[in-house]
Amino acid sequence: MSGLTEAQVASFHENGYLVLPEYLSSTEVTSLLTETNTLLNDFDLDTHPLTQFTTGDDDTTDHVGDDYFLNSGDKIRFFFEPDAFSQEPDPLTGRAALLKPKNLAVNKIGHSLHSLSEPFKAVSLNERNAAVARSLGFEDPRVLQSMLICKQPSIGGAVPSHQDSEFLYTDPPSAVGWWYALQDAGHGNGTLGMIKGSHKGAKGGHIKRRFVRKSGGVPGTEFIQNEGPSLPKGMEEEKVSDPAEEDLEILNVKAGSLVLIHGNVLHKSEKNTSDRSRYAYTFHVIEGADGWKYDERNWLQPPKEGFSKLFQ
Ligand SMILES: O=C(O)CCC(=O)C(=O)O
Repeated sequence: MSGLTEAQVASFHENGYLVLPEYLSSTEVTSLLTETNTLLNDFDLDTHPLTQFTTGDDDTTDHVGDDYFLNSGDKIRFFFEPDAFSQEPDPLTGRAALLKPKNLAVNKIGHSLHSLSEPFKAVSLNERNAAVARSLGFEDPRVLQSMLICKQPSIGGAVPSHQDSEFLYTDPPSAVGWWYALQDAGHGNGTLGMIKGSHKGAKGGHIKRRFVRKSGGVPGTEFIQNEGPSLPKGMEEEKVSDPAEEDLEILNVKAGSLVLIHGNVLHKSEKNTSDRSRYAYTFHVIEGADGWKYDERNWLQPPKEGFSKLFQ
């Protein structure tokens, strides 16, 4: 397997992301969509805690952080759109009441599709991705935090601007996101917005905050200041940290495209206000070699056997 060309690697390092059209075949995309629909139709609503995926970016809501979320790192679990619920509880059960069928109310499915679902595993843990990781300089790439992001029509929530290494912090930072469009993603249906070059230290790309489990046995998650290294190896010399002048690229990608996302690059997505869904599958890769340490306060903690190896 050949991995990325030199020009593709250079473009990734220059912009902080790289779009690879037609990375998945139409057969692979169909198989992932079929699996997604099966998962969405088959999960049991009666025993579900109705956990909503909240980002806590408006200071009035907490970020999702219940046990169902915190223990989902090695499971397949379902997180609802806050806008899928009525303001009033269900009069019969007293539980929160969905305004939509469950399959149209889910924000995301996570966080171990790459190990537990055969179709998702096949497009995650393979030689082709190993070759891409090799091109990006990984020594022992480990796969974690896989998610199917649904972005349902009209209620699919926005994802605020963030850097992936805030969520999956290693010392020093090493995360790279693999993001596959399973449906066409463009203006109006909540596509990715990438801030070009914002991963660079000279443009403010340092990891300044981290998303962690609360300390002292208190349930929940929070953002804390990052006291550790803030740039990946090889970028440490970039000390200047002026706020980046936003150079936003709104991506317009076809189903089957892969977007590689540098762990320090700022990116976001808008609410899906269109009448078509925007399904995307994403997982992340971190460096598992000696010299990098996965942080024990990260929201997602490794299973007993460790995170899935990409190099066999
Ligand atoms: O798919 C989206 O809307 C956002 C994905 C994202 O920001 C991420 O995976 O880090």
